Amino acid sequence: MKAPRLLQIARDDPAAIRAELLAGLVLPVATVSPKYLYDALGSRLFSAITELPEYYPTRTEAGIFARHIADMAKALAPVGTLVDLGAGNCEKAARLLAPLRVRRYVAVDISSDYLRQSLELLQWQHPAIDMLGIGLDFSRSLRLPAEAGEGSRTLFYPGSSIGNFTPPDALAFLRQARAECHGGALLIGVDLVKPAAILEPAYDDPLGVTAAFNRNMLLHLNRLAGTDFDIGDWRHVAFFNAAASRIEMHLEALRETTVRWDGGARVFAAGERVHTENSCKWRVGDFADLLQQAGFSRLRRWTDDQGWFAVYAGWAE
Ligand code: AVI
Repeated sequence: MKAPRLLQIARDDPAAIRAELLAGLVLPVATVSPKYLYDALGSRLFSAITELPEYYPTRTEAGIFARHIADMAKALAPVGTLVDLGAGNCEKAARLLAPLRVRRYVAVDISSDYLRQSLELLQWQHPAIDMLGIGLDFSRSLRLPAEAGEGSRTLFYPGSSIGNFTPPDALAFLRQARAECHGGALLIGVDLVKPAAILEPAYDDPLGVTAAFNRNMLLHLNRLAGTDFDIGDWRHVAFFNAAASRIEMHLEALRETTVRWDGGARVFAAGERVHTENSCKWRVGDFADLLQQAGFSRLRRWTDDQGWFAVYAGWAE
C-alpha cells in the first residue's frame, strides 16, 4: 500500500513559546493566542463542540457543501493540488476529493503527527491520489515548502477559522494564501453576522463543553509557560461584541488570584480577564471586499437558507 509522505517544518522552540505567552500575560489586558486552546485535550473538546446542537457552524457549512458540491465542482474541478489548511482528521477535504477530481492532496496542520493516521486511511481509500502531510504553524506565516507542489493549487480553508484572525490579520493571511495559490483558487468557509441570541449559546453552551475548552487553555499554559493557574479560580465568559462584530472569549478571575512563574507573577483582581479568542462574524459584502483586497477575483459564494454561513471561492489569477 502506498504510504503518504509526512514533513515537519521547524516549530518554535519552547523558550520562544514561553516568552511569547508570558509577554501576553503581563499586558494590561492579559491576552493569549487562541492557538493555545489546542493541546491534545483541547482538540478533542473542540471536536465535541462541533457536535453540540448550539454550535451551528460545522453542520451549517457541511450542509452547504452537501447541497452545492456539484456547482462547486463545475467551478473548480479538476483540481491539480488541493491544500487543506488546518486539516485535522481530513474529514472535510475527504468529501471533496472525488467531486473536485483532486490529483494531489496536501494536508497541513500544526503537527504532522496529528495527520499520520487520518492520511493513511485516506490514502488507502484513494490510492490514485498523491498525498502529503505537512506539519506547519501557518497562523504565523503561510509559506508552504516546495514539496507542496510547484503548479497551481486550490487552497481549502473551511470552518471559519479565518474568523479567529482580526480583520487586518485576516487580510494579511489571505494575501499570503493568494501567493500560495500559484494562480489557482481559494475555497473558504466564513461565519456570518446573526443575532446574539444564536451566536452566544454557540460559544457558551449549557453543557459547559466550550467552558471546558476555554478553561483547559490554562492547564496548557501551565505546561508551556510554567505558570501555576488554578482552573478553579477562573470562569468562562463569551459574548458578542456587536461593535467589533465578533464573539469574544475570556477567562475571568472569580476572586483575587496571583499567578506565578519562574521569574515573575501577576495579581489578577476579582473580575479581571484573560482574553483567549476572537471569532469574527462577517457580512457577506465585507468578506467579498476583503477577498478582493487580497487579490482574489471572479468570486463565487454559496450559503445556507438562513444566511448563517458562507463558502466562497476566489481565483488568484
Ligand atoms: C476554530 N474556530 C473557527 C472556532 C470558532 O468558532 O471560532 C473555535 C471555537 N471557539 C469556541 N468554540 C469554537
